[in-house]
Amino acid sequence: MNLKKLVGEKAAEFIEEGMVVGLGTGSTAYYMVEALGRRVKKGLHITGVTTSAQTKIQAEALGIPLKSVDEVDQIDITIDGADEISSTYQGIKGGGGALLFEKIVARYSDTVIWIVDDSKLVKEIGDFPLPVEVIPYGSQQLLKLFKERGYRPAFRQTEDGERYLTDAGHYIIDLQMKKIADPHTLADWLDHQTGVVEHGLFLDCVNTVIVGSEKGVEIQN
Ligand code: ABF
Repeated sequence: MNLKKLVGEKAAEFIEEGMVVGLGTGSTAYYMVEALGRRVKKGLHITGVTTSAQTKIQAEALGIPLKSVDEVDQIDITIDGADEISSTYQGIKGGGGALLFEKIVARYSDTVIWIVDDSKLVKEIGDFPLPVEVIPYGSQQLLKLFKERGYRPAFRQTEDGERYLTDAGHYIIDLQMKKIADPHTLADWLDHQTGVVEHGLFLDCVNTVIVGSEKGVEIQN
């Protein structure tokens, strides 16, 4: 059973006529966007706000009308994937490199839904490398600072060994934290490091998690 497809299609059912919808990024969000594309073809009227160039290309090809986050008053529902979700519904996102635009779109959404297969559910986040989006100028200094703090940082690279660049033209430094016992303190510290644009700690921001497992789909509010 394709759990990503199962939860992506279930999430698309939450979307109603006339809604402004934040369209997430990643291999699970892909199925949600495909399902919405099919409904748009059957006459559903929505406005999509994408979180990456990758999702924009997919949504455009499906004929989903799109606006930027700055062209809408508010977003009704954002549906997005996640890399890890803790037992207290704190998340790590950004494995797909879209964390900045994902966090911006989520910030202006009335409701945020994460769609995951059950492999993403953990007791405590941190095993998944924590993405930190940084501007190139000063990024080597930030890498040194993260190293000194024992975060085992590394610049994200593309498959051909180039320095990965986000849609916004920034670098990503991934931190190997193993366990993050106090994500709020870490998030606050990262937020105050000059040159850090955003990080993948998505805290206190999700309303509903749709989880796919061999038992089927579970909706956790
Ligand atoms: C996106 O979904 C990213 O934040 C995250 O990296 C990605 C992971 O999900 P998937 O496993 O569905 O690709 O929101």
